[in-house]
Amino acid sequence: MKRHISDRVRQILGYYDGERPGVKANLARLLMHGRMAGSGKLVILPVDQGFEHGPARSFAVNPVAYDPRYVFELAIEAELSALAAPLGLLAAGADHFAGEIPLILKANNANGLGTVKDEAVTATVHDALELGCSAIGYTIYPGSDRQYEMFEEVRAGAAEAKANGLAVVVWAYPRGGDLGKDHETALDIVAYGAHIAALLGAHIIKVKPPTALIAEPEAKAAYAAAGVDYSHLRNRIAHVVQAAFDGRRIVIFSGGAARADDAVLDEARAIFDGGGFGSIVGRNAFQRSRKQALALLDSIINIHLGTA
Ligand code: FBP
Repeated sequence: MKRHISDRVRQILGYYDGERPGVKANLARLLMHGRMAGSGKLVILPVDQGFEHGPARSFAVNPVAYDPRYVFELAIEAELSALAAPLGLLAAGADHFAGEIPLILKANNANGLGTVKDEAVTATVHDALELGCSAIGYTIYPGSDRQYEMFEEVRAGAAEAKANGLAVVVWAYPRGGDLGKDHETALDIVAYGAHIAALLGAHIIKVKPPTALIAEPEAKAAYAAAGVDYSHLRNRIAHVVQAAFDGRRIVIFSGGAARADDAVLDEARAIFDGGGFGSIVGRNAFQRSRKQALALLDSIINIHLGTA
């Protein structure tokens, strides 16, 4: 019998054995779409920066991106795995572009005007189902003074999402509390955030690429005992993937503020070499012209396919 799902994707789906068939079918939908289809990797366009950082900081540099239809078109034309965005943005294109690109509803959001490291729940599982989404996504801020309420919100949202056959994506972004800015991306802290997301039941975990800094003195000793050279980004990526159930959860890495092509591509190569499951690149895509964005996304895809 001819199967329509690649061996690698079937293997990954096996990591989620015991999960509901609807959830696994939606994970398969994400993993079998676009140019990454069947590779076991994902390249996703996230466009929630208008909420998180404000419209000017997000879109003024490339004003066509103020229009939600533009980011749908970008994700579709680049043949990405999915588009992730808050309710209003997805609602502005989900009907017109139905079936053309898998959608992830970003169901909680912060904004740059707030002072508390917390996010409001801004959409429901019902919204995600109505929009035809494959997954719902939540951010957690491990370390923040509001972290426990955030974990409880994710627990409730994830349980309802899974019961309705949706996959769950968690953006694990340690911050707030006693964590200094540098510590947010320290190796031990990023790995800790990824592990918490896995323990909360995330199917897909999104983190920032970790730096070589180790924040917690106790963790320093543990890493020294492991004897791994964490001065290389690929080894740090491999460790974060290890922290998410030893590679049995999909871990993808975010793009960050807009940078030169070379810097983005070097990072993508390290993610690939370290066994990361792909990239989720927002500003480095929609803040470039359409032509430049498509060229960069094409190169990122080729790296994650192992053909670059
Ligand atoms: P970018 O590729 O633009 O960094 O997007 C990834 C992302 O996770 C977005 O989904 C989110 O809005 C943004 O980063 C948050 O960035 P920060 O936590 O640095 O404000």
